[in-house]
Amino acid sequence: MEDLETLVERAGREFDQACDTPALENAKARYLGKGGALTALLKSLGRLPAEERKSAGQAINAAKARLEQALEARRAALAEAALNDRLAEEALDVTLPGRGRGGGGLHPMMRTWQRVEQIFRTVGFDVADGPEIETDWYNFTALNNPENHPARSMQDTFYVDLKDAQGLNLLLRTHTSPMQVRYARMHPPPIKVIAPGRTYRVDSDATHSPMFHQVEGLWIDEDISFADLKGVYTDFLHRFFETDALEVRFRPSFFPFTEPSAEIDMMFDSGPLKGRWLEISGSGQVHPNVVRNFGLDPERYIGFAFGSGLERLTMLRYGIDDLRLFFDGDLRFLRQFA
Ligand code: 2NM
Repeated sequence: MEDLETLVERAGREFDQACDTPALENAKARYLGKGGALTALLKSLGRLPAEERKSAGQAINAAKARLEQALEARRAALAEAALNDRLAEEALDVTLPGRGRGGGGLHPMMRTWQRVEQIFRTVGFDVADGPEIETDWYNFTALNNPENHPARSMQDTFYVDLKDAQGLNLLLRTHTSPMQVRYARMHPPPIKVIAPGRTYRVDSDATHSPMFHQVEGLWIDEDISFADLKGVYTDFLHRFFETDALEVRFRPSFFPFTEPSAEIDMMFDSGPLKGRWLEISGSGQVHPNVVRNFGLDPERYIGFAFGSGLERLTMLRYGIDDLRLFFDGDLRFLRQFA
């Protein structure tokens, strides 16, 4: 039979080496459990001669007491270590500085939107806002778009599977001009308004997004001419780009809602885009049919309108070369404008 002292020593070592509670309880089972080594010794007492039984029993019981003490000590040490681990893990350093609340920032498109409103307000334009879901009358018919115009096709326009209260077809506005028609029908001349906002067309590639932003301008009175258009728009470009060192030209074009019509091109006199004509806007003298749909007499009222893309203005102002950056939500890009 193994020497009692050796057995106690071996058990003590195994208790001390148990690195967690399950390991310790397994070690306990090997010595003090039902089938444990010490328990087996106690059971074997009955086979000893009577004169040895008493002292052997005392020795085994003393060994058992020492082992139980060692077990308790190890249990306490493990519990304390676990508690310390938890305290370290859940520590809260109340002396750390606060993280603060990250400040939000305006999207570059919104900066342009606000900037455009500000500039036109200073020269007397009102700002109008209205529905992005329109009837085809406001979006097309009132604007002198012929019934068979390709812009009306499903390939170019998002139609909505619902009709309005009067049973009219609904669609996502393809430009902000319908808002100008609404405004003109509610306000007597002089009408001097811009309509900035979101517009939608079935178009999606590197340079077109199905949702984009426009600002359209309208000035109607008894004597508003193309000269006024040239003055207003050139002044706008000077102020938007914060420089007079840019050229502006009006190039004949066609739009159903204006006659005559012109593309507005601009060219910087310096900087990386120097010397290149850039298309910046459509424009023209409002067509008599459209003036009539404003509820006005085209023999008496005349004026101009223009329509510019806010994405294009933003890209030129900040030197952004990829339209998709506006829609990616990449903070590395957006933070530059915060
Ligand atoms: C453009 C180009 C030319 C335009 C016309 C009107 C309205 F309401 F008066 F008929 N609003 N905007 C217009 C004219 C828009 O965008 C390229």
